[in-house]
Amino acid sequence: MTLGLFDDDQPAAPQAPEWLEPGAVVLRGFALPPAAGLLQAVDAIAAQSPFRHLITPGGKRMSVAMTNCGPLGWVSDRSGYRYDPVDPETGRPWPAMPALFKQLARDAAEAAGFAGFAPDACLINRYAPGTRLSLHQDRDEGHYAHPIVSVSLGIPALFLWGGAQRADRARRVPLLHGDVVVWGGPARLRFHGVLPLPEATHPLTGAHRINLTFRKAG
Ligand code: MD6
Ligand code: FE
Repeated sequence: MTLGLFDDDQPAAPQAPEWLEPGAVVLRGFALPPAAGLLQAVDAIAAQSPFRHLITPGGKRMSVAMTNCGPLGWVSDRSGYRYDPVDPETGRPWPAMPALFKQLARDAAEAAGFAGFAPDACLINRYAPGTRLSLHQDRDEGHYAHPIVSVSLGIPALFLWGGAQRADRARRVPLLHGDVVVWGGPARLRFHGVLPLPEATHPLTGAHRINLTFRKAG
């Protein structure tokens, strides 16, 4: 038996990367050391630019609550998806990206083989039990040479890892508190999503899952 440093039975030692396919990897527990600091920073960001449920171009309210930090933020409304330097809800720039976020994104990208990643956008997703994210591609960035780094915090989720077409069979990848997924290169435009979250609580987030996705958007 491997004993973790903390009593949440996740090992403190680095775990072997789990490759989903070339260019896409799950780094188990990579964000455990900074997790509490990341969540404190999320609270501070949300105090300035609150979580909100965006409206899709098709007029549906997203079940995931979102906010952003960094020079650019991802937003959606009836006119489409875009990256915007201003939070449309507050009329002010998005909160700055904390140094802790930048360092984690850079380190995770490097561990996945993408050295020198310098994100200018961090989308922060908040899920409650029942919340889902349907299959989609991340293609509003225009910088497909750069990877995406995705950090999972709080209650677990089943991530859907699909193919190049929406109809391709998707596998289910459990993502736990502290797990980081990096994808780029040949896997950059894969369809992916999140199944509805089951009821759960986590000591650091209560009944929420927080996902940080770092991109180079500008
Ligand atoms: C999520 N993530 O895990 C949703 N997109 O909550 C994403 O949609 C995502 O995890 C691009 C790259 C990594 C991701
Ligand atoms: Fe995505």
